[in-house]
Amino acid sequence: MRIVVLAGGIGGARFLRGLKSAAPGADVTVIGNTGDDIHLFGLKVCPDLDTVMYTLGGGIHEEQGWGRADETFAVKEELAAYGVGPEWFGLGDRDFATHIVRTRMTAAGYPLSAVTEALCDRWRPGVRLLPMTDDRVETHVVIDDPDTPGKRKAVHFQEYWVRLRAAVPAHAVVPVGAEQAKPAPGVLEAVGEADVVLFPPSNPVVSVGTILAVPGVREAVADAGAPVVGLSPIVGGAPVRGMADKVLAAVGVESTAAAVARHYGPALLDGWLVDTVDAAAVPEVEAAGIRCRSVPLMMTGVEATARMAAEALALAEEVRA
Ligand code: FO1
Repeated sequence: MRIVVLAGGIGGARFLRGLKSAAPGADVTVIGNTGDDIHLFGLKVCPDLDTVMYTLGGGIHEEQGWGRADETFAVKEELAAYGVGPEWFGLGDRDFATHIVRTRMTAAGYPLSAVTEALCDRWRPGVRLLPMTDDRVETHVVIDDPDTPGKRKAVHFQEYWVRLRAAVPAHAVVPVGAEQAKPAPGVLEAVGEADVVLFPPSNPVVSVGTILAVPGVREAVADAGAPVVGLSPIVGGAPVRGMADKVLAAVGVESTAAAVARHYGPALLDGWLVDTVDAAAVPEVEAAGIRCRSVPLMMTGVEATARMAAEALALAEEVRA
């Protein structure tokens, strides 16, 4: 079975670990969000691709969900001693090596898709990991400018997320460069040839939404012959992890499992899983033309996540029938 997953960072990576356990024989292609990518200290950092690669390859910092296990921060401390920041973004020594290899290969002319494949040669994540695009796309968030009352300014997604902890209102989320971007080699083909397309419980705006913003991807998913099934990242009116509610508000979407399903809409989604606490949302989602089931959606461990993935695959079979 060929499964395509549109994945963001931590939620996407943990879901994929459960999916691999639920469907060990499946041929899984992951289309990774690169809108979170940031250039720091002259290096290209791809947080979501790395989170998937390290999680599936056994190198992730498990509790944190991002970055490397057994990490040290000597380089960051030395940079800070020179007054070179930003200090708010935690790049560890082991992680730095990944960014150095990536930047060196990129400077030599390799596209991000080829670089990602080379990095995965080491990590062997057991999935084909494709960036959504080889082109530069950077998600920016429009906030109130604290220095000029009445004015707004755009900041990089990581600055909004990590430095500001999404604690200030987001007025808009802009995937800068997405309109001109082309899907990376293999992305549209993978969607076209898939038996199932899954949206994990990743952020619907800055993760899955950014992947869908690359011209051609949304159309390919909408036209896919395969069932498209998503899992709600909102449980009981709040994000399971992260700050999805803040960016959902920026695009005028309520933080409920049903509102996120309607946001994707029946043109994209054939099926939607909500948590058992949101069982009352099932008729509302079905009324919008999306088959819906309520099942436990807390990724408390690999087994619980594997059961979620199995439910998503079962719902895909149900809509296919
Ligand atoms: N998240 C944080 O909350 N603080 C950090 O300092 C931080 C550093 C970081 C470095 C490399 C990396 O791959 C991810 C990192 N993240 C950090 C996670 C990242 O900001 C976001 O969780 C994702 O971009 C959202 O998917």
